[in-house]
Amino acid sequence: MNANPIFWLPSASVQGHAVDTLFFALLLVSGLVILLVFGLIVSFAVRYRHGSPAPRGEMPALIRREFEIGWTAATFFLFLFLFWWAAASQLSGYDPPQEAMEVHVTAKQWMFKTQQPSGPREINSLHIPVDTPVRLAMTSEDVIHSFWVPAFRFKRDILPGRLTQGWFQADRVGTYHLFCAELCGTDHSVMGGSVTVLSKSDYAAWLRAQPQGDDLGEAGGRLFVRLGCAGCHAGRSPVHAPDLAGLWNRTIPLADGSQVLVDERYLRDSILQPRREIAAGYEPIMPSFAGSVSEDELAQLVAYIRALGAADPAGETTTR
Ligand SMILES: [Cu+2]
Repeated sequence: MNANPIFWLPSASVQGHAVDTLFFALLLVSGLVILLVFGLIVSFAVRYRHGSPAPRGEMPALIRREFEIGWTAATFFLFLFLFWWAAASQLSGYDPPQEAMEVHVTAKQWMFKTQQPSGPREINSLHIPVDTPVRLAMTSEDVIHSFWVPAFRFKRDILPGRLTQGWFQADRVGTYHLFCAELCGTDHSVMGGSVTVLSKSDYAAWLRAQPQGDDLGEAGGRLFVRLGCAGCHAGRSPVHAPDLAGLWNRTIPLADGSQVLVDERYLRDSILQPRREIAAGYEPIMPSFAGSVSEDELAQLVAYIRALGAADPAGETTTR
């Protein structure tokens, strides 16, 4: 693990450099404003000290108005620019690239469980390749936690019953601290671990060394049969339920006339609250599986349905 510098923790992700640039720009602006204000205070104090011969007449109204308009407009646009800069850099963290590698994170008191789609599971640890966008799909089994990797300048709250997403791209090989940044109970202070960024070849070797046969989608397929989903959703089932093949990433019409993109969020909600968003042309007969599938199992089911096929990334609006 890298030594913990007292003053400055070097950034290890693309997003981190952007945050640092913004931070230093703010520091610079603040420094210049402090210099300006204190410079004026000192120079005025000297110039207009008691008994000095400096002129003390009124400034002409026209010049005073121009001054006021000038500094009001300048600071307004400066702050607008800073707001746009900060907002843009933060919002891009919610919009992962299509090709991002996906990692599931389940938080619970007091650990982070991570799983990569190809199988490897870890507790309080995550191994990722360098220079690769990584998307985290996170949820909590109990209370609110927060996934914080200071070196990546990445922090995202993890809420129970909701899927939180975020992404980053590590650009420096190393091992970095992972913390829970939301007070979540007795052992909150020890909840955390490490994120290890490996070179691409080291990552491939690490992947090969992991226990095999732990594929998320395959586990989801077994679960799909065990929970009885296959009884209705299989191709030739007598019950009229949507066929799930090729559904992933497609925009489908709902019974209420709206449309929805079939993504992780929609599939999770459809399993837990099946009556909320009914696919057009189907009866609301599916029972809820809330309470009977764990977060891990939900991730497996979603991975299975996803593996059944995907529409092209543009999410065309064909219906079957
Ligand atoms: Cu926590």
